[in-house]
Amino acid sequence: MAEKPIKPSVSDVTSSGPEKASVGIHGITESARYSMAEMGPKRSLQTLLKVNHVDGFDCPSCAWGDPDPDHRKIAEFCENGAKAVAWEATRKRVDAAFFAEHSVADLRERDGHWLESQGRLAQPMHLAPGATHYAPISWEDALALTADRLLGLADPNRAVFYTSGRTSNEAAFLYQLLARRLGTNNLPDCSNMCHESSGEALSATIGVGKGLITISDITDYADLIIIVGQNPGTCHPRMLSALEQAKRRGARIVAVNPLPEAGFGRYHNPQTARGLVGPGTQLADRWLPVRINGDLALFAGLNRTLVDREDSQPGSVLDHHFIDRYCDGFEAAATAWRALDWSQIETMAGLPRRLIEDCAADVLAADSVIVCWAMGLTQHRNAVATIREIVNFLLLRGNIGRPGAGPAPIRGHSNVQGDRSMGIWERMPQPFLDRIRDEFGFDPPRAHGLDTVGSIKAMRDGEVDVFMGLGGNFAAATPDTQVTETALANCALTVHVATKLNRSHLCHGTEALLLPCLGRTERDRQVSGEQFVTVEDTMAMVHSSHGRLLPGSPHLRSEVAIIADLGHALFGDDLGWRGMRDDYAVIRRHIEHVCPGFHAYEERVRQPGGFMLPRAPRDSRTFPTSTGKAQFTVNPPTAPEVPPGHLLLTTVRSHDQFNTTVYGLDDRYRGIKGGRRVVFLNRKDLRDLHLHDGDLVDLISVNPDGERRAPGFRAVRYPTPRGCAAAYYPETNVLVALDSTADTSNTPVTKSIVIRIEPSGGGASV
Ligand SMILES: Nc1nc2c(c(=O)[nH]1)N[C@H]1C(S)=C(S)[C@@H](COP(=O)(O)OP(=O)(O)OC[C@H]3O[C@@H](n4cnc5c(=O)[nH]c(N)nc54)[C@H](O)[C@@H]3O)O[C@H]1N2
Ligand SMILES: Nc1nc2c(c(=O)[nH]1)N[C@H]1C(S)=C(S)[C@@H](COP(=O)(O)OP(=O)(O)OC[C@H]3O[C@@H](n4cnc5c(=O)[nH]c(N)nc54)[C@H](O)[C@@H]3O)O[C@H]1N2
Ligand SMILES: [Mo]
Repeated sequence: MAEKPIKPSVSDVTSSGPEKASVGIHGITESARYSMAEMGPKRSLQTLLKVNHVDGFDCPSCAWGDPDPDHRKIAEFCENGAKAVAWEATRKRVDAAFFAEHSVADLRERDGHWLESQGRLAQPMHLAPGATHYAPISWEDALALTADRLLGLADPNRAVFYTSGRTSNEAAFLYQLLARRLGTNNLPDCSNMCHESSGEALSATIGVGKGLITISDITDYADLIIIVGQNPGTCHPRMLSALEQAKRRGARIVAVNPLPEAGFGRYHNPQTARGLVGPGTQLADRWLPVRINGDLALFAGLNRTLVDREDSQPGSVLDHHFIDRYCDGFEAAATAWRALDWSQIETMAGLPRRLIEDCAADVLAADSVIVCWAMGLTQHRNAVATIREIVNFLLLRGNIGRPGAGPAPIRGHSNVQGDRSMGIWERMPQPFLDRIRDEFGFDPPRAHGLDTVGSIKAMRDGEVDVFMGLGGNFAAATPDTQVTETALANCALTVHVATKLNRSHLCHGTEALLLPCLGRTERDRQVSGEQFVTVEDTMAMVHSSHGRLLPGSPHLRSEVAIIADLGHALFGDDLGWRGMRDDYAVIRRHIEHVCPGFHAYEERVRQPGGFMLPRAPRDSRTFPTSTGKAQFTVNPPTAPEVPPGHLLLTTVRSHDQFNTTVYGLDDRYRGIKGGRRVVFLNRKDLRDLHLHDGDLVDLISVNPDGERRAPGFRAVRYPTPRGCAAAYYPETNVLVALDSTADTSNTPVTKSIVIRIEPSGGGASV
């Protein structure tokens, strides 16, 4: 089932080194180019001017929040948002004729970029047992078939219901209801691979698994914004304009990142003439080129410095009032910091003590500090400990529960946070399940279900018969690609609700279904009239999203309608599935009763801009932990063991992709053109490995259960820290062992993979 390397071949790839500035006129021309190619001029205008407006739809790209309705621009989207919209609103179609022409075996030979480029899925398709081609099926037969297989299971836990983060609140709520009504909590989601470590660390220390800031905390209040393991220039481009506003007000920005990402350099705001023709605004004042996974050591070093200063000048550094009144465990943590060994911190962080102390001086000069982070922190073995250490850092100076301060995990998918609020989690707390029982009159299962890695293992071991995916690309996004693909093939039935064809649809069970759904951009009409859906952004703002385009095909159905009809096919109308399908306000009324913070949902979400969910630590310095106080924790610095001659590899997104969706083969900000199979290496590491820029190499990961190989990467000389390499996801997922997961969050370790490098073509290890 091996996937062909992405074309063109690596010899066509060129590299010109990292850019020092971002957006500007390039951002605009690129948006226009993608939009025109996929949608044409009329459709482009029709869609782009509705993105993130109160009467329009929520951008299907990242989870960054929107400014107040009064402060929105005519064009409230970024280059990558425009690509995401164009990709969904394309005029190309994948229909029955396409599947008649291409066998599954043929499609399996194509890369992910080609598959998605073919256009929108246009009608339900069925792959019969033993068949070579997907063939058309009616909606009624497809849903009856799925219901039949689910009802025939020996145990409901032999089904797995995966969710990606683009699903609306309404669809997510219905989906978890369906799984629990069937009798399973097997609700893995993309968050298991994403911010699970953040949720885990924040829940344990401050009692709430979400970030605590809003956009105005950045634009109007913070004195210092530390951005760790996040690449906003590519992944949250609208964050750059918030950062620019903060800078113009005098805030400082520190970037902690092994790579010199262009988004931290000079920002040319495409919304202003000054941004387009002027010199731009330098965003980061300080860049700490941390070693991959050196962040725990760095924050331990910062905390050590703060405590040392306090010891020498009592009362000058720490917020004793806050610590005494709101926190537990300070003394134990302080004792551990005082005992830290600086040389160990310097080695693990890959930073000299002087630089860490300089950064501590920035902290001391700031009354209010925000720490933002994303995947550069969450996808390591010690990710949860690292994020707990960041909470320690914020607690020391009372940087929680006041304006311009607090932890800010920046979420990925546009509604990944909302999906969790709706109950998409294999471990929802008992009070939530009690409310489901009270609202719907059945007792949901109480035992925890399978997460993403747990689901792969269960499928591998023959313990799952039905896999259903509500969006996403399970086969490509998850670790250990070959193991996962075989695991999916072990299922009796695989069912995907999707907008576009992807790899997962070709790693099918004995029988498979492809169910095409409406996207965010499209009008959703049900018997009670036109519907809107709701989403929650990374700032916990809940708002509505109204599709504007006519559906891409008459056969498309909304995610809500698909799930509600499946519920009806399974259980009759026991929970009122039909009523929920016909009028989404009925679903919102149930959500109001089951999900905390959603009172008067319908009324408040119809206000322009929506409403903000409560977060007790932010709102009132109330910490719903087991003791009612915020918890200091002791997190001894750790680092992966890297044998001599080996490197640490981190996997990153290019500027031309959204997760496994590859829009194009360039990564403009890192100077890469024409290909994705590249590995960024430090000049001195290249020399030590007797390699040159441009050489063709294989990456080999070294794991307790054996090696894994990703062949044919072009070595690119790049200013990474010594011993640190970077390459793109998902091409490198084949290297990640299924057992390699973060402590307690079970997130795959995709940002610190121990590898060695060999010249391609079977040379000896170098
Ligand atoms: N255009 C676009 N937007 C997206 C996405 C996309 O693919 N494309 N994906 C969406 C999703 S689901 C998510 S979760 C977010 C992801 O947003 P990010 O987390 O910003 O994306 P990554 O490319 O994974 O980048 C991680 C950053 O961490 C750095 N890094 C890697 N290892 C380490 C480390 O050990 N320590 C530190 N300090 N830094 C490290 C990398 O150099 C990179 O700058 O973006 C969302 N938005
Ligand atoms: N090595 C490595 N692996 C990683 C990561 C990493 O940084 N490195 N990051 C991880 C992270 S943060 C995440 S979030 C996961 C992402 O994992 P997923 O969320 O599973 O993957 P995506 O690539 O976002 O899914 C893309 C597919 O979603 C479908 N789709 C798009 N829009 C819609 C819609 O509106 N409705 C429906 N039903 N389907 C839709 C399309 O068919 C498209 O092909 O990957 C993880 N994997
Ligand atoms: Mo993500």
